[in-house]
Parts: sequence; C-alpha cells; structure tokens
Amino acid sequence: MTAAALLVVDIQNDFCPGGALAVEDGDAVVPGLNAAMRAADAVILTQDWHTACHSSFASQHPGKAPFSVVDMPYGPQVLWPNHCVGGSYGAAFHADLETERADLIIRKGIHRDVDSYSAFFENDRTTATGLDGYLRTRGITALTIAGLATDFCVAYSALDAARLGYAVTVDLKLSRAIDLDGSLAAAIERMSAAGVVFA
Ligand code: VGL
Ligand code: ZN
Repeated sequence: MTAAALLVVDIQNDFCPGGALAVEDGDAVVPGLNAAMRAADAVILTQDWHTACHSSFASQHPGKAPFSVVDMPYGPQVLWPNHCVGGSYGAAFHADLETERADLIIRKGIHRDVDSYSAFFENDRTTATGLDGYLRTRGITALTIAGLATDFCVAYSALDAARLGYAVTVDLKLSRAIDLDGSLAAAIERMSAAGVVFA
C-alpha cells in the first residue's frame, strides 16, 4: 500500500509568466516537479477551475480593484483578476508538466459563490473537495506539497492536511509565491506553527 503522495498545486498557464494571475518565476518549478513526480509513489495534481463569473473575481464586484479584499458570507476574500476559467487556455496545465504521471486530478473553486485555495476544503472551511476521502481510501498518510502559489493554494492545502492528521512537507524550492502584503512570511509562520516541515 502506498503511504506517501506528492500533491502538485495549480501548475496552470494563468499562474505562469504571461498568465492572468502570473506568479513570478512560476514556470521555473516545472522541471523539478516532473522529476519529483517520477520519483513519487502517488501523484495528485490540483487545478484551479472557476466559472466565468466567479465571486473571487474583482470583475464581479463593481468598483473593486483586483487584489483588494471584500467580506464574503464566509469571511474576508481577496479579489483576483479573472483567472483559470474552466476550459480556457489559462486553466490548462503548463504544457511541460508531465500530467500523465497523475493518479488523480482534483479541481477546486468550482462553485461560483465560494473560492477554494485548499485542495481539501473551500474557503468556507466546511465544503469538502473529496480529496481527504481519496487519500484515506488509498492508505496515504504523508504528503509532500509543492506548486503555485506558496502563500495561497499551497499553504491552505498544507494547513488543512496538517489539521486532518497527515504528515506534511512543503517543498519551498518547488513552489513560488504571490506575496501580497507579507502573505508569504505569514503563510510560512502559520505552516510552521501547524507542524508542517519544509524541504
Ligand atoms: C490561487 C489565488 C486565486 C493559487 C488560486 O493557486 O494560489 N491564488 N486562485
Ligand atoms: Zn483561483
């Protein structure tokens, strides 16, 4: 039985240079992630996958600018440029990512009214994606997490995984951050406090 898995977060065109929500140097992690996938027992990819009128898009909030924060029924939410609309080029994986190595691809942010940074729970912290059930059913107890962006989808996934009882390692070399107003330092601190190990 497999006990450890690699979770590769959001290596999509919109998070790479030239994309709608480009993470600086985002594509630089692709070769290393391919090597890590080849060595892993189990591989799960995530894909940020929004409707065209997703509530996390600033375009859906008249007068609000991208990267400002609004109060949603579930709490504060950063408003983003339109990105990762399901089926679009921006939502597709980076062409060099060896996606054929994936055992499972999980899509998140699929509901219009709630964003989802974590691969486990949407931003309301209660709506599950189903990933926990998949991992448990396969007997996976340890996770290495890497990808884009370190301070949002990687960090939220790592925090949820730790809370759910997985042994979590975040590979910072194979991750890149958006770093909005100190969000990277804050994310590292929260992950450390939750017992996440860094590689
Ligand atoms: C992400 C912001 C919005 C991420 C996704 O993958 O970190 N960040 N949607
Ligand atoms: Zn998103």
